[in-house]
Amino acid sequence: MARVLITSALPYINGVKHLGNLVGSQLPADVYARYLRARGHEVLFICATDEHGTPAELAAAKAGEPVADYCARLWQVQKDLADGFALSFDHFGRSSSTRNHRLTQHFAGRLADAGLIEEISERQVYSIDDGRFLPDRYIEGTCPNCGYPRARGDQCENCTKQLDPTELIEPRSAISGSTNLEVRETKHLHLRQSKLRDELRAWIAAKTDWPLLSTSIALKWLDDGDGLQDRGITRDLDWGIPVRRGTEPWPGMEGKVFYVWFDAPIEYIAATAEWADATGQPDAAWQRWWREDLGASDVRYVEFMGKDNVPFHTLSFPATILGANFDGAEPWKLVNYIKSFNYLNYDGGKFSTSQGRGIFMDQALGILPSDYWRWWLMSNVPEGNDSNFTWESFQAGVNKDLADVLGNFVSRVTKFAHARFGATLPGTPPTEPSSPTCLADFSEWSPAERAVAEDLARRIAAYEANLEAMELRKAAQELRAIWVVGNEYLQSAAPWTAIKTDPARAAAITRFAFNLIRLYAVLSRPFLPDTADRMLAALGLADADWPTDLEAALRALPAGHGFEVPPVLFAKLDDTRRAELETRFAGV
Ligand code: B3M
Ligand code: ZN
Repeated sequence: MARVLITSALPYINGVKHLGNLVGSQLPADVYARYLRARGHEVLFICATDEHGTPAELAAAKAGEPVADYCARLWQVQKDLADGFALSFDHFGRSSSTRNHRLTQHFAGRLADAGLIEEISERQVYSIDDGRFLPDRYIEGTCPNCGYPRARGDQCENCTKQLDPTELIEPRSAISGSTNLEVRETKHLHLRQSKLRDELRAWIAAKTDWPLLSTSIALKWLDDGDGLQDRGITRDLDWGIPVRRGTEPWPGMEGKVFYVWFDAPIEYIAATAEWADATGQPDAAWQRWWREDLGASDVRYVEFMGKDNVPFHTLSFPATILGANFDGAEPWKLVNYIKSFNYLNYDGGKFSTSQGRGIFMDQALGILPSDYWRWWLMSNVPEGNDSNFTWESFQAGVNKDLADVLGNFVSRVTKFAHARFGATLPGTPPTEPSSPTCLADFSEWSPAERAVAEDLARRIAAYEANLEAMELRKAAQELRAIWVVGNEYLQSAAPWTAIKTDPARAAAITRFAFNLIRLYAVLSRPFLPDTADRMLAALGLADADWPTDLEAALRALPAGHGFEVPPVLFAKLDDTRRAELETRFAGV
């Protein structure tokens, strides 16, 4: 049994996330967390809203709400949507929490003690028309690295380069569009991450098992131009974590807050502390996940994120973690594995909030239950390359995988059994669970059942290996193949024919098929948690163990076991409805 800490990138608070955001971090992290829990590992799965910085301020201003109220409201919206998609976070925190305020100020103090913080007079873009500084997303312009025309002041989303607002070509205010800008001096704190360059490079170089996407982005920015740049970690904003040096005021920094990307990853730790608080546990309970010296040395820490977030997680956050342990007194956990994702596109283009293009989490749940989306998204998760959502592909996933394969199998087996044998599994019930009747049931297997068991053993091993390796698209393919095995078995064993000449054989096939339903529920649960529960409920079960002993799993349900015919698991998406949805979501 292992201990695994899993974090998903923290969704920005500034509105409902689209399916591209969901599939780029939270959803795959959930599949992995559910799988590891099913295998009996000790898992802590943490997420939170990322509430500071210009995205929050801009969105609150647009909504006409005080930013604190806006964040509180949107946290609840995002929490409800996370529940709607069955994301099994152990805690869904808020980066604006008291815990994060204290920890962020603590880390800043430690970094200052380490000599890694420099107070510098910085040139910042000031908007004369707006009467304020324009940090980060308050400013837009052309990327000096790749020429992308809508790069933001903090990062180019096209080439992932971290930017400084003064570097943008033809900059303009994101508030007013004004180009009446000038550069003014203001004092800020810089994190001297360049001093950690060699240490970071050595650390990344040792991560030979990471996806290339994660290490290549890290190495690219380590070697970019002059190499890793020092970063401003404070901003002239009202909303955020006030700059303090630990618990002490920071002279000269009055009225300033920490940069959102400084405090956001620290929220992974703070959210774990929030979890301990919420569950009435002492500090030791969260520290054993985060501090090498306080019990976390056997924890494997895995992060899930989109590729645009990789530089912050491979360079900036590790610089904070490494720097804070300058004297060996605070060994915080460094990430062990970064699973990163490419982008999901919508019908050949980008998802766009402003143009209403694509599908957002709330809209998706208004159309179909979460498992339909979970399935399509995970069987098309953008692992190797960007992937593309089309309604045609979605329709095929729903109809051909979910309805025709898994749904059809469950429906045929349960309906046939109910019509021919009634509400319990046919055959002579065993007198006690481990009685010879039960074993006889197993010995009754014909070559057909044996072949299925052998095929499944191979496929389940591959499925497990894919999940362990976080090869999630392959895992989804393997799961589908596992469902197909059941359909093919049913088709060729044909209990509806056997019953005419050999009712005992028809009964044995039926029992075996019911055990496949139970097996499929357990195996499908990481991807399709609600459907798995419905399948188990039809068998009168609340839960079932992972099939570590496959043969035992395939005879877990004996003759006499009661069941119900469940309502249709998946409704098909017809062409008319598909066309309707295509039009509705085409955007303006
Ligand atoms: N909020 C960016 C995003 O939602 C950012 C991630 C923070 S992870 C610490 O893509
Ligand atoms: Zn760029």
